[in-house]
Amino acid sequence: MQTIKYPQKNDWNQILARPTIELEEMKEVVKQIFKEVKADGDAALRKYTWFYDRVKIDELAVSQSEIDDSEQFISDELKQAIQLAAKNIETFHKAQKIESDLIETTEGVSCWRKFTPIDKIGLYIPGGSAPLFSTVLMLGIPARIANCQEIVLCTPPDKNGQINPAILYACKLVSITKVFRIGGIQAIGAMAIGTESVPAVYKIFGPGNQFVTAAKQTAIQLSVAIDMPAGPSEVLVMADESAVPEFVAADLLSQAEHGADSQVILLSWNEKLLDAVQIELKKQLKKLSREAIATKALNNSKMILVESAVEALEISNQYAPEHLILSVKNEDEILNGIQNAGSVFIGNYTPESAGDYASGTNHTLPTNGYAKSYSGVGLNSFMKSITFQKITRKGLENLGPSIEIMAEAEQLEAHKNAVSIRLNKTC
Ligand code: HSO
Ligand code: ZN
Repeated sequence: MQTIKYPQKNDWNQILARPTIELEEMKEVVKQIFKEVKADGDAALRKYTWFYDRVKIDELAVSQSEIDDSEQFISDELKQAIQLAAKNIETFHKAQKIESDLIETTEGVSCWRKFTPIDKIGLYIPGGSAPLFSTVLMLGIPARIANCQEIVLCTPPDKNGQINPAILYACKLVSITKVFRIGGIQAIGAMAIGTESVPAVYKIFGPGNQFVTAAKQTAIQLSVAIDMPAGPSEVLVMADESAVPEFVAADLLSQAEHGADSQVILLSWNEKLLDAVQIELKKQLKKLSREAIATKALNNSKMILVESAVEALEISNQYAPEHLILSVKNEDEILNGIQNAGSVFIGNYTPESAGDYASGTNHTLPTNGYAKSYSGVGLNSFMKSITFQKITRKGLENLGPSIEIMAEAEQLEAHKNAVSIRLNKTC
């Protein structure tokens, strides 16, 4: 991992540049596949599953008995771990329910909001080398709490057309029954457009590779919402002499192993710590089964020696990391100044893996600098709100003149008239 010492402020942006993702070329491929999904439905899904995954699929839908039987292939230990994680995720997300208050903005003018679930949602769960069954919990549990009526889940099949049993077990736990063995662009196309087997949805959630990301962006053009613009995983660790080098190295590697394009950043004002972490990284990297992936990610990554905690905070806010780990003595000083981050992990005993799996917070978070403007997924992501208002005659007498003046100033006479006609009517 490259070390940079005391960089000039002017250079921060360039030093912290993320690996670029080229989506434009993929968009042509996405367009073609979407066109075929629209024209040929399930047949196009089978065609592209063969083309990309080299699997011949007869039955796209996973049967209820496959979902139910998944339990047999999972150890009790894993089941219990999943159940504990599910309980914590449920507790944290249930507490996010917002009750609407009726507000009287002017005497006789009442306004309120009602929150309603998004009726039909689609979840994409990556398969392959790291089947993310934890993401089924992170998306499925808040969707259930929100009371979404139809939850569709797509995930790519393995070489034998099978779905990872832990993914199916997680589906069973959160009562997701519409599960399809479809991955990649064709899966997003199916959920955005709808086919004979796969229902069309209103919003698509979930991580994926660049193909999935490009497909989700194209889905927006079909009036389907998405959770957020996705990018490679990332973590920024801020550490001082109170940090434990082994822990810091382990946290950096936990994100680096996600993908060759992942990025990890370490900021410290203690040079000794940086040196110690370098040594630990080498030791721990060798032992990882995903060593090759993590090594590539570390090549996109930086350790930066900064002047002070204040400077580290400024850099971090400018970078807006998906995950921010604070291993520092005076955490309160820094906590108050955090402006941009997806999720924050505080202290030596709070690894990012806790949020990835089981503490209760959601692991679907903004990457690529989007933490400046997006929140992570939460209960609200599965809901929308409708505003209501009711105005009495007295209320319109109070508010009406202002509306009339504003409408006139915008030269929208009919708007003004909708008020005047009422005020002029004597009952
Ligand atoms: N760290 C990932 C989420 C995840 N990690 C799932 C393990 N499983 C999001 O950046
Ligand atoms: Zn992770």
